[in-house]
Amino acid sequence: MSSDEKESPRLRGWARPSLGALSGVLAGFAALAVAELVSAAVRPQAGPVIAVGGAAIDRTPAGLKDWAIRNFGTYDKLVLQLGILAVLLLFALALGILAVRFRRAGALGVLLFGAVGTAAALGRPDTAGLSDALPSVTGAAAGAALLYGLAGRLAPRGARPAEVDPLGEPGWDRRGFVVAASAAAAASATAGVLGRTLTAANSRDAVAARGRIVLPVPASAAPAAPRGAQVRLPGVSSFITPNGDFYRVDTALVVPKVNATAWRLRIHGKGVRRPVSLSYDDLLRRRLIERHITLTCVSNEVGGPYVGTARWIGVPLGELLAECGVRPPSEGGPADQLVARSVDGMTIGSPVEDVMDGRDALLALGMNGEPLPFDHGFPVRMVVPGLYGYVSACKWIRDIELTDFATYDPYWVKRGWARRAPVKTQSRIDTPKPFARPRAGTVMVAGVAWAQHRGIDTVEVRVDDGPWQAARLAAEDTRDTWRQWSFPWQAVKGGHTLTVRATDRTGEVQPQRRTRTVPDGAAGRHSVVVTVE
Ligand SMILES: Nc1nc2c(c(=O)[nH]1)N[C@H]1C(S)=C(S)[C@@H](COP(=O)(O)O)O[C@H]1N2
Ligand SMILES: [Mo]
Repeated sequence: MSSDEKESPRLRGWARPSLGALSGVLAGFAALAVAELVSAAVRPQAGPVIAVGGAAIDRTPAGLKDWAIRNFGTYDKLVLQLGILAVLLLFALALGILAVRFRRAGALGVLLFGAVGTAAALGRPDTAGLSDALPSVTGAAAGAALLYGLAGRLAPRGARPAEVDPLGEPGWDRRGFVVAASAAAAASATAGVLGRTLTAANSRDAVAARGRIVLPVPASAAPAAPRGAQVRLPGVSSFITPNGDFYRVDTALVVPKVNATAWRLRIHGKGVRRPVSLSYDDLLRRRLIERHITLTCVSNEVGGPYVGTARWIGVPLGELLAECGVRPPSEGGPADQLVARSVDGMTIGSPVEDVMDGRDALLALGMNGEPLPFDHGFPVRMVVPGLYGYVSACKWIRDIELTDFATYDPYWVKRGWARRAPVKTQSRIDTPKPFARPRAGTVMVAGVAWAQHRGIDTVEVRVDDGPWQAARLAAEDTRDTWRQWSFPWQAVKGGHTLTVRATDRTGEVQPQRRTRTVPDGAAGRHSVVVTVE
């Protein structure tokens, strides 16, 4: 082997495009790692994957969002981010192969992806301004430069005759490539790890600050739920849902970690005679009340899991609004919609009438005895009994504006959901589970029913096409909470379908006809098929 061949080996067949593809992947990795590091300094929400994911969520119509929730549940966000990474990987491979022949075009392609990330970061409703462009811009610049450099080392070294190997095959700068590629991979990994570490350190401060908060004893404590409110059977939901088990539905790919000391809530808008800006301490000093309230998501399918009950501590919102000079429409107030805005750009619109009609609409600070968990809206969120979460329960709230349904459509309404959405009467069989195989004899059928702010009056169970039979109702806590029920079924061998229906205090029976969750919540009855052995 001549020394020429050693220094300038040949690249035959697939070798060159393969190394090109590798260069593309390394460039993509470098771009994301640099973006990660810069976004740790700017803010995690500005990172390109998070920004593009957020933009995708913003553009998701109601039907698709619903499909994603149905199929991936709370993993929908993970699936989205993995999807984005998969698409990026494919393009990185393609751009790398392209760059072998067209260096400039390859590098330009990386910059185009940077432009997409930049546009997404600047276009999000919670954008913090031009600084949000930095992660995508710096990341793309690093990625483009690396791809350009690596592609150069793969290029045929035919420029000087000495570098053309004896067989006439143009060689390449193997050593240069290996050195540059390894250095870039190591630097990217370091940048990525450093970025992650910085972000974690930043959120540790917010976590520590939350940990120091001591909620005052509420002036009006929640009466303990009656002992009989909990049906004591395996498989039945806990009457109070522990925070760790409470469902989570939101558009945030990165959970906001708000610093409560700097946080403020503004109340302003139409008919607000005394607008205010309140701090977290201002709220802590007010009269606090504690209430059990069941929260439900409009995306909950019949029989689905997006419902839970917590002991909320908060400021009565109706009182606070009245102090600001707000009057409900029924008393001549000019605004009929209350729009809550969050730090992550969410907008949620509730009827002013409902918030001010005396029900326990809350600016909640506490959930089950602790400050709100970050996932559930720390430092402050809204909770309004009787309304689906998307029209009432703004997490990470920062602003309340009084306006009209006629002039402003909040986030979900723009995406096909109804302007007004009181919770529909629903019931769910918690036990037996679908396709269970209980023994013949007495089988306890049990579950929950809810019709927040109206209350549940009857729950009935039907076996196959038999008559509706009254279930035993557990004690009612309040009409703002779900109610448990049980039914001793004399089960005989064979396959059976159990169906449940509830009747609320207005006398309305849960309808048979199934509707989809879009636009204002699923209707219909929950059934479970079991085989009795
Ligand atoms: N900022 C913000 N608040 C939000 C949402 C959101 O996406 N962003 N989702 C709403 C919806 S659709 C529901 S059902 C409830 C869910 O509250 P949880 O996650 O605490 O259960 O929050 C509401 N508040
Ligand atoms: Mo929801």
